[in-house]
Amino acid sequence: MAISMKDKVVFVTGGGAGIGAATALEFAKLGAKVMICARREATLAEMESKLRAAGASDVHAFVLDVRDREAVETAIAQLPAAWQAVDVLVNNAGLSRGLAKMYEDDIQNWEEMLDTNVKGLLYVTRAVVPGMVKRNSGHVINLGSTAGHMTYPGGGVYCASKAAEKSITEGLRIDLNGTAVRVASIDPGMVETDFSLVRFRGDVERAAKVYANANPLTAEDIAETIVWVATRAPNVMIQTITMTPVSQANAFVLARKG
Ligand code: 8X3
Repeated sequence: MAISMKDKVVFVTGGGAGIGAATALEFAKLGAKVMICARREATLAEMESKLRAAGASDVHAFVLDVRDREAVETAIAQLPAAWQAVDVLVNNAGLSRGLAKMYEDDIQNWEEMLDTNVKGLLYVTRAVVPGMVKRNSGHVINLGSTAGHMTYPGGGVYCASKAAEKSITEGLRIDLNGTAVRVASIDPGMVETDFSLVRFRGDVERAAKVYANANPLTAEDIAETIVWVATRAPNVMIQTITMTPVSQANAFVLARKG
């Protein structure tokens, strides 16, 4: 039987846009207490009112760059009392940068991807999970990617970051074995969000081409799946969900129509 999310504390990193924002909204609809962080203040203020309107029983939104280890530690340690007991952590904050050949790439791109997708995820996990262990209750849902299963041209470092997410998820699950804390990875393929716009640093035309006639997944498709995972009965651990649009067989095989 599905478990209730009413008044559960759900923490979504990168909750200001894309999959993170859609996920936060989906939990809000179930009456959860929704906590989001994002790098940009502007997106947070807008999200806060949307989350309240969607039905969140309370909202806590704060600026945080998960790459900043000290800021992560301080932000989690200093959470208001009502927000300290995180029931569901959605490690969503992540990004890709460029599609250049590795031997020609700007090293800054690698720093951003690895620092956010790998180290940022680890910092947040390290700060939140001890409380879950103490309470013997909680759910960690990491955003992986089909990119972690199969490397594609120009994506070596992004794919490596998602392959790392896979190993980290598996390792955390092993380390938590014997507790009631659950660990899942949601691994999407093509999802139409700002992902490609960020990858191509605001090049709207290039980003649009990625999704053209591909009937991609939406952020809501992923959000609904995350909520489904979080609401399974306490004895059920969904380990990994790989999801692609029907048009996408793998990173290389995509049926564009039209
Ligand atoms: C996003 C999927 O294929 O664009 O993680 O890298 S892909």
